[in-house]
Amino acid sequence: MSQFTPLVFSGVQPTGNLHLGNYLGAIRKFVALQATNNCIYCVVDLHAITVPQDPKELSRSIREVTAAFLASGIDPKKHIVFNQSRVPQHAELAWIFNCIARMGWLSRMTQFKEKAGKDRENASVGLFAYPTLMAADILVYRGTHVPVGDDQKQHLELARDIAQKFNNDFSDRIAELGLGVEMAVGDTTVNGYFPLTEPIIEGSATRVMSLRDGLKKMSKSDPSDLSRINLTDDADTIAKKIRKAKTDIEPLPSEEEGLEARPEADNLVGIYAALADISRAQVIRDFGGQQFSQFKPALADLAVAKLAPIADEMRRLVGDPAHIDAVLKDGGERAGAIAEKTMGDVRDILGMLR
Ligand code: AQP
Repeated sequence: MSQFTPLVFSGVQPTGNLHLGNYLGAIRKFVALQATNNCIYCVVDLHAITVPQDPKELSRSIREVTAAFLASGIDPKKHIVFNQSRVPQHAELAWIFNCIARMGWLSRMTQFKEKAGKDRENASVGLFAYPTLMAADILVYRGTHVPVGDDQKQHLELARDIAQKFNNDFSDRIAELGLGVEMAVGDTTVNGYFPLTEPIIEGSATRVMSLRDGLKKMSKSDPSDLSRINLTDDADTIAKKIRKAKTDIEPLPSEEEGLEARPEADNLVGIYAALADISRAQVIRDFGGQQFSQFKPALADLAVAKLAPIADEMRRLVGDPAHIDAVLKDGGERAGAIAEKTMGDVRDILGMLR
């Protein structure tokens, strides 16, 4: 019996203002996973249009996110980097998953509730169906592992539910066509066409918070630019934003537990730990008892040392759009070949004639 080949898939939306949360929660993990896995990294432009986008700005953002991937160290020759809309099989599988997923499942998604807000009637159908497209993004490659920030956990659980329902609904047909793959689910072994994808949500920066409010996620759409460190910020801007970051008046605690109920302090310590690749406990050992007036300059120096080279390389790459476009075209062709193989199987499983 065959087994799923491990494959890492993840995506980032080209919606402007790529920030430290996107980098620490996602892109930096993409880079680390390349050493030991086959990886597919996607600029998810079809997700971006679930809310209105200016066409010229969208093209610019697609190139900018690609530049961020490359500048951070993703190798587009060994792995695959492309933008989602080049591979129409994502949208095709998403439609099929729209017919597998239940309204109740999608209605429970907190991201939809947050983004639609009080004006749900006016939200796009695409915003509601966002998680079925995300499931399709992953499963069209039969991706087994997905590195993401903590905010995507619920969507990944939904992707597993969709895979499981598809496998169950068509189990006889999958067996008849010999397309099943064995996988462990809890204590039992089951057979299915789609893997039950595992999220990779680990480390000290799975949820980087706003620099202005330690209870709010750092986010591209926050109207205050001071709330986030953008990947394109220069050294002076990074230092200024850290200097102005909201804190309380107490010094840093001498025990990690002392960060509880101090969300802003906890956030800055988490960012330092992630950037320095050390534990929060180690940061507290190094800085416990110090004032923010001492800790913030150290954090700013570290952030500049880690992020400024990425910003410089991003600027260089964005200045060479032909190179970026060639990377996306090549990645799209390689991704499309894998996706079409899956869709051929899926059409056969469903009984579509081809
Ligand atoms: N604050 C964060 N901390 C850790 N990880 C984060 N991610 C996003 N924000 C944080 C992770 O970044 C990856 C790409 O995210 P996305 O492109 O899907 O964008 P998003 O989650 O919509 O980003 P924002 O900033 O939160 O945008 P808005 O303002 O539109 O809501 C994902 O893996 C995500 O988990």
